[in-house]
Amino acid sequence: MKKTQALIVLGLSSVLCACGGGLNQPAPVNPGTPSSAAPSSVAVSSAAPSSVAVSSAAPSSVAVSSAAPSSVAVSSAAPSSVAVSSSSAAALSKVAKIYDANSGDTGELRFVIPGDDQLQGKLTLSFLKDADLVDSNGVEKNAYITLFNSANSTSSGRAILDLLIGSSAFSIRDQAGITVNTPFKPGAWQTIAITWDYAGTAQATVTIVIDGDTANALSYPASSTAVGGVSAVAFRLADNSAVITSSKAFYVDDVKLYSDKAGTTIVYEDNFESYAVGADLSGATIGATALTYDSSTSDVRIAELAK
Ligand SMILES: [Ca+2]
Ligand SMILES: [Ca+2]
Repeated sequence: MKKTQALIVLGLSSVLCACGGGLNQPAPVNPGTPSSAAPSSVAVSSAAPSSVAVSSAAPSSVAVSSAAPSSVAVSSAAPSSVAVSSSSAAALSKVAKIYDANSGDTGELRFVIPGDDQLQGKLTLSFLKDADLVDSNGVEKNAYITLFNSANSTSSGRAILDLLIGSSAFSIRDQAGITVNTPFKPGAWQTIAITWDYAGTAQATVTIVIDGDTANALSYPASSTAVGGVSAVAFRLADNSAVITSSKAFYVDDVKLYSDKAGTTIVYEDNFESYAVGADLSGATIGATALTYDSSTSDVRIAELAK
């Protein structure tokens, strides 16, 4: 009995041992195999980091969004194009450069109105007179915008208008009682609009607006000796004997002459863009009407300036 029981116990224990051992062995095996599968699944989770790497592709898409800043850099190319447009705002323009290299004449650009003197009309233009525009003796020289009548002279008040552009202010020759309050700006482009109207019995009435400054607009009768209409328009610099040795000058552009005070009908206009830089305007053809500048024109050439 004891042997039998012992055998049974042995048999059971061997069974148990077999079972137990089988359970015990797989235990280390199972931890081993699954754990090796676990690292493989860790390797899979390392695929997750690789998907993290994909999410690092998201940062790369952030890098793409850093391509957006590069497109911002492109938009910074827009400001550069704005700089271009700002340069276009200061685009070059061809203008008439009036100087004075002649000790026997002034610098002058003059055009004669064809036909009879024009009894009323309007003249507009832009101009620039350099600062410190002195002659070879260091004397500051004046520029002038002149409306001639048939007397064809500025002496004794016979010009309908002789607007003097001095070193620091405008004035009107032979009109000592009239003050021009709009300031002269040396070295800067300024605009001017002039009208005249001759009623036929007395001197013409002249109006002047500089830089659109209507608050300081002038309206006055021309000199009592300035009768009749306008026969010619001139832009002059310095005087006969003076010689200006520097490159400084009196520049004129965008000249428009109208046959009416309202400025609706153009008789003549020139923006000087059709000429070559350096062209001499003595005897040059004017615009579509094929007029020529008066023979009084001298020391005028085409220049190109920023405006
Ligand atoms: Ca001269
Ligand atoms: Ca021009």
